[in-house]
Amino acid sequence: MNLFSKVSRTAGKNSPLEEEVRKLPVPVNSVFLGKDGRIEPAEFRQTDMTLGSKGHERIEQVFPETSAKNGSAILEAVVAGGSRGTAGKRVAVLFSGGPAAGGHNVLVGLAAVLGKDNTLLGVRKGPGGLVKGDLFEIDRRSVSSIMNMGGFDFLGTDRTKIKTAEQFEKVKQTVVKNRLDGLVVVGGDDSNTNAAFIAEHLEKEGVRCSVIGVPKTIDGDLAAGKYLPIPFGFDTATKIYAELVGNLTQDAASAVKYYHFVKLMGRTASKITLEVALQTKPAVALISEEIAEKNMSLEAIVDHIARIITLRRLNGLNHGVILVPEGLVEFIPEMGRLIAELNKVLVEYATDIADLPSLEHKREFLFPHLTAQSAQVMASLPPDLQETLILDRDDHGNVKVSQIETEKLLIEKIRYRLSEMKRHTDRFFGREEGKIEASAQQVEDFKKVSLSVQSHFLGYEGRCSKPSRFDAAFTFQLGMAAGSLVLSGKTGYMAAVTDFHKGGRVLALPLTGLISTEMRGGKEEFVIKRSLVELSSPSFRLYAENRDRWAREDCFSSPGAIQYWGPTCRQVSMLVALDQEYPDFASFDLGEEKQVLVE
Ligand code: FBP
Repeated sequence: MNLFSKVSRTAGKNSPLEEEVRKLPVPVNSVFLGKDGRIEPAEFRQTDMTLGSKGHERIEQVFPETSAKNGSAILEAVVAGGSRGTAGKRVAVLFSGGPAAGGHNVLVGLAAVLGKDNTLLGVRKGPGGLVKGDLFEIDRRSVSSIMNMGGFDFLGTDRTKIKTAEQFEKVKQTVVKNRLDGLVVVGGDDSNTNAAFIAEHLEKEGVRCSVIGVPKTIDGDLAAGKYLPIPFGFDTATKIYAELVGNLTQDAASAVKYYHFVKLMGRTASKITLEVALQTKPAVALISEEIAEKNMSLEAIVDHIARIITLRRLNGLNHGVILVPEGLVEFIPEMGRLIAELNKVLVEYATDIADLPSLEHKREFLFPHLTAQSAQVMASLPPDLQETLILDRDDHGNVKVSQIETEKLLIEKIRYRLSEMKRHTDRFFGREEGKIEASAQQVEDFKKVSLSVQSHFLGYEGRCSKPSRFDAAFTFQLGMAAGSLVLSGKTGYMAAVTDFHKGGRVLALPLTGLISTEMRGGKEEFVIKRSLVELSSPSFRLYAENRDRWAREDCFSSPGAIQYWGPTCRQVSMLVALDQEYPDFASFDLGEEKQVLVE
């Protein structure tokens, strides 16, 4: 074959790396291995571990069928062969919400455990496709082509929230028309809440179809402590961001003139930022949860960063990397209050606001409904930020924080603060408490240096990579677990895996045990509570203990690209290893490695 043909052959996900990665073996937990070494569904048994959350009585009222059926007990996969020989079952799978690396291996795991005698169907474009009834039968041969491949493109995804009676009726029709025995929903907190409602509705309607959730989100905020340390996608996304941030720290110290402000995805939790900080040791990493806890205003955050930039300057460093979590604005107390007020007004006056012709009219309408303090905050924001806060909510009522240029807002304010410091040196430098100690010469030198910045947003580039070895392995177990639960007729559970460092335990968590009540937009909502950075967690404590040194000196480290082979390919995230108290982060173990062939 000549070079021309070799290069054209790489089209359609056939780059040399993709071809090799596709062939990589994945671990198979012993609970999915029959005596002849073939993959079989696992049998799940009840354990004495339980889950339960705030507002339990209300949850029992809203989910009477599934909560009575499942109770709060966690199930554990104990042995292979649970539903061996089951045939003729029809199971559909859908992706929901933002993409995350490893989704395709969930499908491969499902196909492997269902075997040739059952049918796997794909739902196109997420929950929206389920409502429309847009399903297709997955050809088993095509499953091998997506093994270890990134993205969600095999099915597509969307963010439809299934909430109206009409939507639930349509979902029921899709289930009945396609004779589905099972529905697997791969998604984050909102999507698994959707799954809990669908499971309940189908039970109520007497439609026998197992609804099983699979935990996914790069944000890392769908977790259940020791039962589910992290959802899939976080590991790969943070490895990608850490590589890029590692490169930027190196660039900063090489070009010796730039501060790189990097906004990192994570709509609510700052887990991604914390993990990337642990891996790269930047000059600053803001953690939203800490900012909320310390009640830090926007001005206090600006002060904090300006101070670090100044101290570094006095130390001879005029460069560095500053990490900003995507969800920051909602955690800054005055911004959080403003968003909460806006959410309420936007729901209460939805139709009136929708009828208004322009943004200006909407603003005029909203201002009198805000408290004086929030109106003042709103007025102080740049117009594009005001627009995002007013206009954009996703189907689940979330502000589209990925569109808010927080890093640019901070840059603008920090520039202003530094120029103020240059103009009024006696206000900022001196021996008194709160002032920065510096000699007259240092202050003069400080005045001569200007701030050069580059801003970056790392988000979408981390969601669709080929999964890390960890995510490939994790998702394959999740797919096999979900398939096993469906074949054994369980409904209203989320598949989970824990103990990544010692073989892996495969669990099923009752969805109603994960749901709690929350006020959103002034209304009581039933949601799976997001798992945020705990300030008492080992991962945060490690960061907090080291950050002053990382701020003063250049201590960065560069973890490099995701490794698929070799000594560093089996690392789990530092956050998981620290918070789960593993002895090391270097080597996960999820079972015996196998070359998986779905025929
Ligand atoms: P999920 O929780 O649905 O997986 O989405 C995660 C995420 O990547 C967030 O980090 C980000 O805020 C959001 O999706 C962006 O998605 P969109 O462009 O659809 O708003």
